[in-house]
Order: sequence, then structure tokens, then C-alpha cells
Amino acid sequence: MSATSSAGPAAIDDPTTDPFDVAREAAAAIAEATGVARHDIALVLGSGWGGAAELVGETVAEVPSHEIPGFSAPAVVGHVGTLRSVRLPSGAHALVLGSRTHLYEGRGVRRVVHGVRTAAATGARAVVLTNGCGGLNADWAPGTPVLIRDHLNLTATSPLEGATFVDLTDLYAQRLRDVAHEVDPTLAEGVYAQFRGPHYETPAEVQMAGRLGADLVGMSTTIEAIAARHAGLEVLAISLVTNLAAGISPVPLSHAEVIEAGQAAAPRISRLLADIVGRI
Ligand code: 8IG
Repeated sequence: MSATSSAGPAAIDDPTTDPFDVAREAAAAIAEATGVARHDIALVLGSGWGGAAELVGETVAEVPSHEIPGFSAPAVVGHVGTLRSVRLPSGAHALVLGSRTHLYEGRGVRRVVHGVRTAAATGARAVVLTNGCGGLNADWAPGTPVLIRDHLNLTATSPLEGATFVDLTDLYAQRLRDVAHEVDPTLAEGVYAQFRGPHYETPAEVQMAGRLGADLVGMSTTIEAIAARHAGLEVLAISLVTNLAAGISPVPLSHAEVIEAGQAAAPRISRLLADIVGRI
């Protein structure tokens, strides 16, 4: 572990450290680095969503994430390790997290959810989580954006520690899904199943997920959504189907295909995200 990602007065991995203290330190560092005292909304950009920040508003400041307490350097090609402060046309400030730490990196669940906890500590009231994922519905061609309506957390873990009981009945807020539908009435909704990864599913696992009620399979988002709700944020999540899930597609999955589908869909989903964020 590098000194920048684990050192500091409160190392996030230390069991005696309160991860919310590190989130507050990170929020203070962000206020200092960006000159923006308070952010109103946060965006987490997943695979394929990297270009969306430009359309959301004017970038006021850009900071390498690993310079902020508790954040790690990105581990995946195609992910951007920066954190931006973006001013919306309304004058509100968005904190745009250009990369996430995934469960499959093995750095622990605290790092996975540090971004949303930090967003809450900066003052954000809502978070928009985006991701690239596999689709089970053959009608959803690669490049189709889908709103997450509910999830199956198949990771066997939680971001919450101790007896922290949180109601997840309306985790993906109906109010925010209504806003998204106002922007694009054709947006489909689906249930997202999170697997740990980093391998993709077998065809049998995709069939299992489908029988359990999943429409989408991916390696992120549910753990972050749970932590975001616990931190008091309203949650909206949008998936970009970048590939048909294993066995649904006649061809094997590749990371190159994922990047390509993301690039092709970029203009449409960037516009979509900017319009939604502008109305939240
Ligand atoms: I992009 O097909 C992307 N991420 N688990 N399965 C899982 N994660 C993904 C997939 C997929 N595509």
C-alpha cells in the first residue's frame, strides 16, 4: 500500500479508525483544494460515463483523487482517477468522482464506500451512481442506459459495521427516478445484481441471477448505494448496458467491448446525465 493512500492521521483501514472521521477529513481537503466550501450533489462515473462531467457544468477545480485522505489510485484501464468540482447552470455545485474503488480490488469495503461518505460530508443531499454492466434482456443493445429500480446484493458483504439497521425499501428514490423519466420517458428500469468479480459470470450464474429477478449484472453500485442511504443521501443509479451478460450474448465478453460500447453511447448518456442532474 502506498504512503499516500494509507498514511495520515486516521488510516481508513485501521479497525480503530472511524471511517466517517476520514470522510470528514476528505471533505475538508476537498473544500481546501477546490475552493468550494459545500457541494450539493455528487456523481460517481463508472465505465463508459467518463465524458459526462463536461456537459454537467463548468469544471471549477480538478484534483487527483489519491491526494485526498482515504482515496486510492484507480486500478482499471478506462477509469479516471480525478475528483472534480463542477458548477451547474443553476449555481449548485456537483462533486464528480471520476473513479471508484471496487470490491474486487481487495482493499476492503470502507474504501469502496469512501467516495459516497465523503460526498455526504461535503454537504451533498443526493448522489447519482453510474456504472457499466451486463444486460440480461436481449432487447437492451450495448449502449442502452437503464435506471436501477432495485438491487440484489450478491456480494455477501455490507458497508455498514455493527448493529446498523437501515431500511432499503425505497433505496433508489422514486422521486429521482421520476425526474429521470421526465428527462427521458423511454428510459427502461431494471434490477441490478452486484457480484464481487473481477471475473464475469458464467452463463449458469447469469441464469441464476435472472431467476432471482435481476435484469443487470455488475461489480459495483449496491454497496455504495447502501452506504449512501445510510449517510442520508437520496440515491439515483443508472447503468449503461455495455455488453449482454454471459450466455445471453452469442460472443464471449471482453473489456475492449465494454470500452467501445461506452464510447459509442457517450454523447447520448452524457446529455441524459447532465439533464437529470440539472433537475435534481
Ligand atoms: I462493463 O457482464 C460490465 N461489468 N458482473 N458482468 C459483471 N460486471 C460487468 C459486466 C458483466 N459488464
